[in-house]
Amino acid sequence: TGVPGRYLITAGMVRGWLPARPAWAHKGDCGRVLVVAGSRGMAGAACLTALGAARAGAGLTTLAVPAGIQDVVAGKLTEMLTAGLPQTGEGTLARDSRREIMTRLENAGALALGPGLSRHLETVALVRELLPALRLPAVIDADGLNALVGDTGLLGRVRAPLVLTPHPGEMARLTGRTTAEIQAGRLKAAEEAAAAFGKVVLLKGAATLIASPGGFTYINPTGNPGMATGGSGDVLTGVIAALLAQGLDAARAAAAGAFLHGLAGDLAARKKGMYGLLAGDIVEQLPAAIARVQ
Ligand code: NPW
Ligand code: AMP
Ligand code: MG
Repeated sequence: TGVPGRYLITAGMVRGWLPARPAWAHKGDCGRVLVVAGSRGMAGAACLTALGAARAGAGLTTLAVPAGIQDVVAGKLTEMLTAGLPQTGEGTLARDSRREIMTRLENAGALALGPGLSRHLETVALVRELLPALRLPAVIDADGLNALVGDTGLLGRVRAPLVLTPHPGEMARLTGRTTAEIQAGRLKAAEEAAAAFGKVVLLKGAATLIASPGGFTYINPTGNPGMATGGSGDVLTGVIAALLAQGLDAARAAAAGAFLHGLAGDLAARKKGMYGLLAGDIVEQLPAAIARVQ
């Protein structure tokens, strides 16, 4: 970009970051992702996150959801393992699902947390208890971020590498500003948040920004307004988790994830046009997007 510390993401950069897949690789070598997502009424968000992870190369993806929607998500996902966790009366994750999540994390390389969890108070409490206990890289999105509103100081107690993936509305909530203020100064908003939280912050939208607390920022050139459709962010969360599980550091996983997700959206728009694009179409094009950069 000509500005020190700010880099446009290129296909060549992403190619260099993606791990080679050795001929003798087995599924356990290719990254294990645990997705913790969903609630009654938002089973789709959980499925899209798990599909994003699997299509971005995770060797094993396990989707953990409130027990009441386990059968629904298992019915939609053939290749994924699913788990049903304790739930509240409203069909959201209950606080006592923490122990099972921690046990399952022992066999995971990365966690995707947040899509479709809802803002139920008990689920918020669960998220707040989980984060400081994490010992593996994680992507926090959607209601995982909403759970931090009013207590972002908690992030200072999180030792695990995190990628936070707010859209402008979520970023506004997290930082106590308006969406318009965030959009009027996107670079500043992302860079200040990364510095304040001490975590990688990916600010979504046209020209997605990835700011690292180390002070450098990536700018993503891929993607199109056809992706402004329900569930497309949930797919991105899964993609980044898969890249974390495959060993990329938080900033590179976020940058490569944004690039590949946007490229998949561009390929999908070429086939279907921008109006009728669905998040599932982005999922379908992820393998072609990865093949293009390789
Ligand atoms: P405004 O009105 O402009 O101030 P919410 P959500 C803003 C799940 N989903 N540029 C904008 O604010 C998610 O995972 C489930 C500018 C907008 O009104 C979450 O858990 C699905 N502004 C939950 O739903 C599929 C932007 O934010 C507000 C912006 C709620 O997530 C859908 C909306 O944000 C969904 O993914 C932009 N680019 N983007 C399923 N199938 O199960 C956003 N805003 O209130 O956080 O609602 O993003 O839909
Ligand atoms: P979410 O709001 O969480 O569903 O995320 C929406 C996803 O679609 C993010 O990855 C955005 O960057 C992407 N997206 C939405 N609108 C656009 C746009 N106009 N241009 C490029 N990407 C977009
Ligand atoms: Mg979202």
